[in-house]
Amino acid sequence: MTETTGPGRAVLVTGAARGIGRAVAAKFAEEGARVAVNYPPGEREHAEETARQVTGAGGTPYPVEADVADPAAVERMAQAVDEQFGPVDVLVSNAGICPFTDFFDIDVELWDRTQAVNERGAFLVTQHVTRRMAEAGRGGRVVAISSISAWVGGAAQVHYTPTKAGVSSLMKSLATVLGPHGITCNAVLPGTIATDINRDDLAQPGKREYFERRIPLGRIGTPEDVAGAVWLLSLPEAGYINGTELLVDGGLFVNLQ
Ligand code: NAD
Ligand code: RM4
Repeated sequence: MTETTGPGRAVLVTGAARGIGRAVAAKFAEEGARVAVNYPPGEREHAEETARQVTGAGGTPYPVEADVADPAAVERMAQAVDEQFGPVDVLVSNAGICPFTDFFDIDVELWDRTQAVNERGAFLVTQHVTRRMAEAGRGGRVVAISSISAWVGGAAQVHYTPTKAGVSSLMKSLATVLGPHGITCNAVLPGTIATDINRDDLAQPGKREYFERRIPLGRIGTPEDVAGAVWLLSLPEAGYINGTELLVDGGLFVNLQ
């Protein structure tokens, strides 16, 4: 089995139009990777900005549209990336939504959409992409962006936290299925990272300061903080890490008192 690192690696990042996904795409570009930049319908312009950053960092971008919740769109995306790059070496399943909502206001449509994007999307993307990875027979890496929310609750995230527990669990099961193919599967669990997903939530009076007090490193995280951890899991030195969860939260979780 060949090592799959170095310039020219084929990387697919879902939800790479903005936020953490964009930073992950730019991080892999630094090593000269070919980076498929997935974006949902309506976000082409954001994806083009990511593509510019990938090019600027030394990589080769390939913007590819797909709503990760849509099975047919995901299949088309996997096919298109395969035709463009050949088998993917590193899949980063990152696309996700968290429409902060009070528990008694969550309706079944919101519940289903959050599940469909975050959990079904991770399943669909991973199944379609790793089928081709396994057939290629040269191993690979899957890193899914789960969350600290896989481990803790959130008052306005009752529809979201179970999807993240699901994503972490998905990676554990897939570690057992795909390990024999030389494909490792791990989850990265960001704490609180400033992006569009929580812009309004963090704008509430005192909320940002609350997190800065709770986080031992004294600051909210950046997309680059998460991108660095994802990249570490893709290195040859991380080749025996399989089925684990890596928390990237500045110490938030362990800071009880
Ligand atoms: P963000 O809103 O900036 O980015 C979300 C990305 O997902 C965007 O690029 C968006 O286009 C994409 N996306 C949304 N729906 C999609 C769909 N149906 N198909 C394809 N792409 C879609 O937020 P972010 O913070 O960068 O979130 C990225 C991931 O990180 C999410 O899975 C989120 O749950 C997770 N996460 C974020 C935090 C945080 O504090 N920001 C913490 C833990 C986990
Ligand atoms: C995370 C965590 C963060 C929140 C994001 C959207 O899991 O709860 O605090 O901002 O989700």
